Amino acid sequence: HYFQQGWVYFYHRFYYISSNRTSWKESRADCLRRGADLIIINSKEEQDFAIQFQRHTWIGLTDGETEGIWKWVDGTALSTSYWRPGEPNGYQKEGCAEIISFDKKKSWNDAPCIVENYWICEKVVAP
Ligand code: 2F8
Ligand code: CA
Repeated sequence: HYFQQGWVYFYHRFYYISSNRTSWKESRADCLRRGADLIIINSKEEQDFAIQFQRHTWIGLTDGETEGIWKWVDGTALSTSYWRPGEPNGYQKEGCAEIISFDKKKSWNDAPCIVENYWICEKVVAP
């Protein structure tokens, strides 16, 4: 299966598609070094975009601050969500959200932040 890596332009944003895997924290640090942050999914279009890469992918969503309160990395609360049925289940200290299934409607799982996944960064296009 072919998919693009590196920077991709989609709907007024640039997205960095990683070619390797690391922890959630390291993924975020990589995005910040690139002048971006982990992807914040706030539309159906963006969700569809993010799942097309068909692999375990960190997104910018965590309940690390307060257990059970999921927040995006920009501090905004979670409104529209795409959790798999039964998730988030907090199975074994799971504080970070990943994309794991390719059901467009329900693809998110909470996983331990130390798991090594691919990641997607998001950057606003400068005006
Ligand atoms: O069945 C869902 C469950 O699957 C795994 O645990 C057995 C996942 N664990 C990891 O990815 C480490 C859980 O997060 C998931 O809820
Ligand atoms: Ca889980």
